[in-house]
Amino acid sequence: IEAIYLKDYKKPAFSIESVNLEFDLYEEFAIVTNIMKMNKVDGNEKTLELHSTDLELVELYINDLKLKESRYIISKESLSVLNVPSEFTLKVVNKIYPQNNTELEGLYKSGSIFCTQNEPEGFRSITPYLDRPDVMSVFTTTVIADKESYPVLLSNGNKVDTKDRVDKRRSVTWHDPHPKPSYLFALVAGDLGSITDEFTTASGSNVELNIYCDKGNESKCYHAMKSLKEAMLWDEQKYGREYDLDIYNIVAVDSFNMGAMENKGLNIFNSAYVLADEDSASDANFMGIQSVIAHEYFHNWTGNRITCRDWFQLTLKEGLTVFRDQCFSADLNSAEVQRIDDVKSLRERQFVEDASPTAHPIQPKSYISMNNFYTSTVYEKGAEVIRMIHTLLGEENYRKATDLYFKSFDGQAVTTDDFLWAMQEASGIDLSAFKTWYHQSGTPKLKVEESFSDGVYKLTLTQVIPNAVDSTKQNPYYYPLKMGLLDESGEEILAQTLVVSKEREEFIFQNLKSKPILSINRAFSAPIIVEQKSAEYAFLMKYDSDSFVKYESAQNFAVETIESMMRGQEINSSFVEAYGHLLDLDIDLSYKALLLELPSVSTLMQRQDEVDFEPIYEAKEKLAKHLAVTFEDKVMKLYVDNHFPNVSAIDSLNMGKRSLKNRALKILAPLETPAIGKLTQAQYNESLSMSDRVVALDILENTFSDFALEALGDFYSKYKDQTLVMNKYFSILSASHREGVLKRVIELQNDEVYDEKVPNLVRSLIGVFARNYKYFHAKDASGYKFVADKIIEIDKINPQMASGLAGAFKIYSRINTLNKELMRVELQRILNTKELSKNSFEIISKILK
Ligand code: HT7
Ligand code: ZN
Repeated sequence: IEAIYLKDYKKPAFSIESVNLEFDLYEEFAIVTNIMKMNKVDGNEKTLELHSTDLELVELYINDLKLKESRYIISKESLSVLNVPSEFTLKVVNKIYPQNNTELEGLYKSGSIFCTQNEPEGFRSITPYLDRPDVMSVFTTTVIADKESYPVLLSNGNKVDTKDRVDKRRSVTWHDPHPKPSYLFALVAGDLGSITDEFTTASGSNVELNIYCDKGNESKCYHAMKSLKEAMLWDEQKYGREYDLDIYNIVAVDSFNMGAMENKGLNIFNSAYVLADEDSASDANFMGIQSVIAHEYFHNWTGNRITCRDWFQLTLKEGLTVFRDQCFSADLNSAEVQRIDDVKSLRERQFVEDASPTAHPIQPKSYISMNNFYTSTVYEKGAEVIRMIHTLLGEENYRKATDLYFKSFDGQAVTTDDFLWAMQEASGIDLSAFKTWYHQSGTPKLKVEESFSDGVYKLTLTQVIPNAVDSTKQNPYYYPLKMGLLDESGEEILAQTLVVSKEREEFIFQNLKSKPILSINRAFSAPIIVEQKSAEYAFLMKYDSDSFVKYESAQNFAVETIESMMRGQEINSSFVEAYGHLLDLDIDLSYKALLLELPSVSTLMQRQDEVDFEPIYEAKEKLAKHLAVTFEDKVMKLYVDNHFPNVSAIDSLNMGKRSLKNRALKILAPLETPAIGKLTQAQYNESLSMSDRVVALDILENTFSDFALEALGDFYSKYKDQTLVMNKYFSILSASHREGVLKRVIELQNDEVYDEKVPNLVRSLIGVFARNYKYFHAKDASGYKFVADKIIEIDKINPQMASGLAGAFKIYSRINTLNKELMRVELQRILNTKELSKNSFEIISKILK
């Protein structure tokens, strides 16, 4: 198994002017006819080498002349055509078996729907091609299938022809005028329901908008449609980007490896990011749909019009597009909550990855399977990097710079250096020192020291840079650091953005009356870990004007308190008092719910030198119980004040009320009194919202098991026909801390609803279990054994899904010696499996190194 290196990049030797594809779809197989107009770019190249994964070749022509077998070589991974002229038309006919495709890459079937997933390298399992993002071509696609079973036939671009044939088959032709790489090609065929709408662009073009889904689900598509129109308008207003085809189609399918895919004019979505109504979707689901719909739409400019030269540049489109979708969600909802949620997710996933043996720069240097690099580092840390550029340039310069980027590179496949060039060129700001962020891995730390005398406040900042995975030393970073100083009455004296650029540097602030209180890394302006001794957490929780630092201080104070308890100390009463003040704040309700949340187990675990979960649980549970007892009355009042009226509306006020009310219920649960049990049960039975139901069900499962069975039974019987809702059911049971979880998870695999071929279900049952620290890390190795068995089994069906599950073992290098040895045995067992996919091989071998 060989790695591919960025340093080996070579330009393609051939270009493809146009592609004409014809798909003849049948129940057992499909015939693909691919006619490419090709040109030699490198005159010396005699052989045309096309990517081709396990394809069955039927026939091959050059300029209408059928080629003899001596003119080409077909192997497992390529089709080489010998002695090609400098300009020619190549026609390839091949046969594929979408019905047997369980990897969900290329052309496959999700239930009865034919669909495709080609990013990054799926197209080569459809037809031989130069399957690399820097080969862009104009596609015309004809899809032919039985008219009754597959009345809807879709591909990229605009529909140019429909023919109903005498043999009961229908043929539809699509033409996409925008040159694109093969990874953006898409095809859908099915008997689908749909909703339709329209959007008029700023310059007056009318765009037809369609969302397709399984028949019967049409009523669940309206939130997605609303989100699409919001995204279209936002991109015009914020980036000056208009849509560029007559039609925008979205199709929801159940079997999908990730969230969604931005294929030109034909997005294909995991149905979890399209379908929602107030009875079946939680508030988080509604928000998730809004952001993923927007993300895929934004790719039309950042990804499709301007694409990546090679896959090492993935963050060029993903980091930028995530940043764009985060800003969109912040503009449409609560900006402070959005920022905190984004940081939370970065820390829970990306910081953990960055501290593991699979850490990599946002622009990796090598890969074995590109599928393994759709990571939170490339996506979320990549978005933080763009956010820092935005902060360094300021809103106005940033807009000038993105305008220049679009103008300079439209229709091209480019690199992150090209992007940085535009940022520099338009703003006049030198970003050469900033580039380090693209090439180094690991989360940088910043040590903060303060001194004060004679009215002079000195801030000494020292960067602590982790080594790369191969132990080489890495360099200090260049970044914006937003900060503020407060006087002792809580008034802000100063707010500014420092630029940190050296390993160690001092910042001096003069003419101060007394020692100020520091508020640092406001708005989380840089993705770093701040280390500050004796910070004034309680003070900042009370007075800081920065909503992020306020939250951060509450979290840090709680972390400090829990860690002192883990060392055997009593509960810090000042923390308890500060927490009490939070309960009284009259602020945005969702934000308040966040302030009241205790730090996650993952946050606490990331701070341990040798990870052990038991002491974390014990201390955290003790603190939670103490807070519940101390503030029972106040929290109950919060609950009651926000529980009524019983509505399911998804406006921001009602969503805020629900999130605060549910936080209150979670705070009260550790009391374990019959009264709280009854209250939770009543919430489950009476609430009209899925958010409320799921929170109640989770609390019943974990704390009031006497009531749980009835509620779980009720939930199952109500929703067993809605797979998306059943994901919630499986997740609650897999994440449970109740006795016997593993046994139940094993049994649930036999449930009629569960299907190992559907990634959403595997993620909610097995994936969630692998993140259930209590049972996954059980000291008898039962959790590790089970997950390892599943990885081995699923690797044969869907390698991408298997290597995703393997991520749970990333903590290996940092876990305590007992667990480490137990993990090692299982990891080795996976690695010894015959014909292990390169996806799983890459992840597991890195972890074990
Ligand atoms: N650009 C897409 C990345 C992707 C993907 C999507 C669905 C299934 C498999 C996939 N492999 C890679 C998703 C996005 O960032 O929008
Ligand atoms: Zn994306």
